[in-house]
Amino acid sequence: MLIKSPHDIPSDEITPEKIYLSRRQFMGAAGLFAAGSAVAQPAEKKLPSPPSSPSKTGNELEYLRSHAKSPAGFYTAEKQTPYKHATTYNNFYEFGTGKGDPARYAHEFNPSPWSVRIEGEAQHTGTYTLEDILKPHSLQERIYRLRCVEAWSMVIPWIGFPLGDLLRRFEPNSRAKYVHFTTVHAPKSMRGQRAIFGSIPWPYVEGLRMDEAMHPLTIMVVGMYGKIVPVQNGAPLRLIVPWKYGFKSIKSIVKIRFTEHRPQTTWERSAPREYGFYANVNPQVDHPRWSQASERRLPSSLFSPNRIPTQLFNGYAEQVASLYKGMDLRKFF
Ligand SMILES: Nc1nc2c(c(=O)[nH]1)N[C@H]1C(S)=C(S)[C@@H](COP(=O)(O)O)O[C@H]1N2
Ligand SMILES: [Mo]
Repeated sequence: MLIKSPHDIPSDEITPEKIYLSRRQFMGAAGLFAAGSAVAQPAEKKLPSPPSSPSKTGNELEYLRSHAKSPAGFYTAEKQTPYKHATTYNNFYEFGTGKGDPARYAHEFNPSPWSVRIEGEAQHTGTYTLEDILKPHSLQERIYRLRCVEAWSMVIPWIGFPLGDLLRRFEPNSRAKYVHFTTVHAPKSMRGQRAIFGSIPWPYVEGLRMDEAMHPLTIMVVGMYGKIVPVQNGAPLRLIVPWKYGFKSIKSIVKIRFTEHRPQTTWERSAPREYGFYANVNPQVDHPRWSQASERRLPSSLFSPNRIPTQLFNGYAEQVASLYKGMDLRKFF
């Protein structure tokens, strides 16, 4: 079923063209994870089409994608990165540091069943099943730019819901100034977590300031390209913060903690001079080892490098610049 303009979405987010997918429809597909080894690849599972699909092509999402004209900030019209590319060129060090490692070894990890622990400064804490987490949320498609700190970028159609809508359900208290996220630690099935050299401390952790977490652009993702999000892209639940470098968008989340003090993050801990807590995309603040002024929009090659200028806040300045008013973005990189 296609739901438009549900009342539980803040009015500033509602546009008549916005896409909402029913949670149940997606949850049905999410249940496919539970089928275990009989299912070859969750990546190949398509969302079931609604019986009354408006699509002429029979593919509702294709139809919506080509017809929806959401405000630029929520739905870029730029050319999308091919699915094949977005699911085989990944950073997910839990599976290895090579770009092809996550896709190659994703099958060794089974993301079902899944639960998320909610901890810290909130009225409601405890362990919730994925079903509990997703239950009340209508899914939306957001086509965002993804800018990696390594100076490449993609355009990806995500399926998810605003993180703020999820966080509010736990009623964070007045001491909750930050949100801390933790990735699953499963060294038996994530070979990168068994690697002895050249890697990062486990589990992978990330954090956001509360106002960043509550911003309507910040989403929890369960799908991409109209399908369940593949393991290599962070199944079954990952964060997307489109105005920040990709490493903030933590994958396969098992814990969310509300904290009073700024949490340490994996990359900040590994190389504090190179990767800051804020990690806002900024063409004027170079990485100590390379320029951030431009980026390679993937796919690119030696002969057609597809290099484009990097935009402040990855092109989302209009929506998010006010969060950082008065802050020295060089100091708080
Ligand atoms: N747990 C975890 N999350 C992670 C990473 C990681 O190594 N581990 N890599 C990050 C980086 S550097 C980027 S660019 C994005 C890549 O997301 P994608 O593979 O879905 O494009 O995931 C981020 N989230
Ligand atoms: Mo990245």
